[in-house]
Amino acid sequence: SNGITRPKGHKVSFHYNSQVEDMHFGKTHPMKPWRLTLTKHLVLAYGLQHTMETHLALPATSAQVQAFHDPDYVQFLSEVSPQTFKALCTQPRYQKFIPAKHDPPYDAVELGPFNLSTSPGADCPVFDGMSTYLFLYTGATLAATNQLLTSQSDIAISWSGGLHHAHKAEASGFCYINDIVLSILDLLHLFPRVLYIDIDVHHGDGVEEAFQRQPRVMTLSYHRYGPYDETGHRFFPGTGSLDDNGLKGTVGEHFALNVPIPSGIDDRQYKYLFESITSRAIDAYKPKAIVLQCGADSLGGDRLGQFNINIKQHGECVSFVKKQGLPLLILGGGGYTARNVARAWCHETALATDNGSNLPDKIPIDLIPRPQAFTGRAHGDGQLFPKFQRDHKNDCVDSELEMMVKRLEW
Ligand code: TV7
Ligand code: CA
Ligand code: ZN
Repeated sequence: SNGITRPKGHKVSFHYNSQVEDMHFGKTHPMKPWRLTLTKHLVLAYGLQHTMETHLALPATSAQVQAFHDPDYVQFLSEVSPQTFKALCTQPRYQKFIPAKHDPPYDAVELGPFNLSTSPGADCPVFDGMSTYLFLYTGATLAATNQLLTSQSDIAISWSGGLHHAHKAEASGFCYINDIVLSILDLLHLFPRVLYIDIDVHHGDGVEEAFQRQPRVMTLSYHRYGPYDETGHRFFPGTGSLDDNGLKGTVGEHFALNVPIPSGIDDRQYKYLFESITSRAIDAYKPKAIVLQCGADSLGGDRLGQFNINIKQHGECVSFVKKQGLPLLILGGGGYTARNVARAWCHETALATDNGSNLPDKIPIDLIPRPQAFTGRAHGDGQLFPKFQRDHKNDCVDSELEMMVKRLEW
């Protein structure tokens, strides 16, 4: 009745547990799990739940998480809370994970083991309910993965996942468990080659590192990258240059691709890079499944990102990948202007179910509990497609982008 229809010829599943919404990384921390509340309500307000299966995610088990992560790290994550942190830090098994400059006792210490911290300014804080949050977002991604492995879904969506920076025994950049690596390890049981594509504004370093020695996974990240700034920092995490192509001297060499991008890239330029490079990668590599990390911090107006792309182009990346007709896992990731994250991920849920052009631009505001979160002058008034102001200087030169595409052809 509202124009929303079921997809023809393919099945979509949506994996989520609302418990992840109640978590707080800290008052000023940019990562806001309630952006997932907004996403869920927007998806429901448009009626998209009728176009796909919705699955309540269960927590991943420690055994599942250990398929990639260090057992000591997994044990720590399963027990840690602001209340248990100090006591855990004194346990003998965790001593080798404490950075050398920090000696016990832990009262005034900033960084504990595994790059975790209870200080308010930390990228990876220890917060209430943290274990629940971590194992649930991982459980959602692994359930989505299982849907693809058993051919029960052609596209599976896990918006609470996509946490691409986590390492084997270290949290990094708001990421604790690398649900993407765990998912790809599962996919490798069935699919001979998996392509990982990452449109988060940050480099997908954790996923690249995990598979840098082997050719059965190709990683392809598009991200902001540039020289050191005035404060002596590079845009986080500082890796992912054009000549970072997998570990040299191993069979994994040439199976990592990186597209380092200057600030302010616009829709036209992003489309050119994404479509020419992704299609070449798919033609050459012939993957049997694709994992797409859809970090929404590559949108214009993001609190941390520095690109100028609109929701329409972000979504066109999803459509382009979907068009390949391969089993597809769609994941979230970054995204720090919450209402825009919800707009983008709702639109992309619609694209996955062939409803991309069926959502009225005017948000069905009467149906959602926090309509005010979608309004505001700077980011469009109750519209699904606000046109973002250009808020970052465009440092992308077309001829340089063309050269980059040429260099990435092999
Ligand atoms: C996938 N940028 C994750 C992206 C991770 C980015 C960073 C912050 C930040 C952290 C805060 C905070 C912040 C306004 C922004 C070198 C540092 C500088 C901590 C202040 N405000 C994803 C990680 C990145 C924490 N980290 O790809 C608490 O910005 O640049 C850095 C590292 C050292 C640590 N300090 C920042 O999108 C999900 N952090 C406010 C409070
Ligand atoms: Ca990226
Ligand atoms: Zn990011």
